Amino acid sequence: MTDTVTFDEGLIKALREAENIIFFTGAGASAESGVPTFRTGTDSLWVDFDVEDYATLDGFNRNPQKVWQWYKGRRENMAALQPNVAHHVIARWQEKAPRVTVITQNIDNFHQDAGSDLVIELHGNIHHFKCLNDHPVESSSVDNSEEPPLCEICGSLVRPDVVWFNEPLPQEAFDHAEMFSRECSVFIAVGCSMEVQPAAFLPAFAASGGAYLVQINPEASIFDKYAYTLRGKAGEVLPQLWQAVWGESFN
Ligand code: BJW
Repeated sequence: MTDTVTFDEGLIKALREAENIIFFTGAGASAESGVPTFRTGTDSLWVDFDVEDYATLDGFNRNPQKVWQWYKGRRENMAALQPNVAHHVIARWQEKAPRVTVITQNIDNFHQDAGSDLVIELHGNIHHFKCLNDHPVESSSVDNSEEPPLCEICGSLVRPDVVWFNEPLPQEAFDHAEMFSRECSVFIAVGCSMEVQPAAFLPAFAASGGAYLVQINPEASIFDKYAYTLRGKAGEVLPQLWQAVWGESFN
């Protein structure tokens, strides 16, 4: 249980007055929904699964069936889970500020499920598919398949439309993320280890535009020295932050 968090008055003022806020989310934002993180804690994904086998194109080419099944299992687990209070606070923030942008590294669709209108997905979406030649593939036609299907257009294998290591991020998504980061007045990172580039470079764009950098994380991260840190779990800190900024309890 996170203790009651004390908020800096400057932060509260900045948030009340902010015209343009970014919530930048990582796996920690979905942790309290039950989605495992990647690198922290004993049940995180890269403890049990070799990243080279499961999150690279080489791994997929070596064993498409194994990777397909892994994503199918994760998709099914996520389908049984729901957005948590952190996603809901972030979604409701758009009622209060003129522009709220969610930039997420997560692939679970929980921000959209919670009602956030402007969500930029940097690492794709586990519910979307494409083939190895980048043709989009309708989810309903492949979702339940036990093995990677073949693309109806080119015959290549179908894969989840997520970003694996050594693959470029979707250009338009990253361009928008960079533009919004440069323009924002408050940039709040929620549950991000900041270890994966180029996503982890976005706070630098925000800082170059003069934004107030904030992070919410129960653990130390390499971002501690750059951001005003709210130490605690997203699902506990964000409702307290809402209360402190808007003077009403979040429910
Ligand atoms: C809580 C909490 C709670 C817990 N509340 N908080 C050497 C140096 C620098 C860079 C590189 C390098 N060698 C290679 C690179 C590049 C590489 C990279 O960054 N590697 C580093 C790991 C070293 N990057 C790439 O390869 C990227 N592409 C690229 O660079 O392309 C270049 C290119 C250009 C042109 C042509 C070709 C290529 C792609 C990166 C793709 C990342 N993909 C994944 C998998 C997505 C699909 C899937 O889910 O299967 O994305 S990996 C994984 O990491 C996932 C995440 O989005 C991403 C970030 O992780 P995140 O979200 O920060 O999670 P964790 O687990 O790390 O941290 C969770 C945090 O939450 C922790 O801090 C906890 O404390 C906290 N937390 N509970 C709040 N309740």
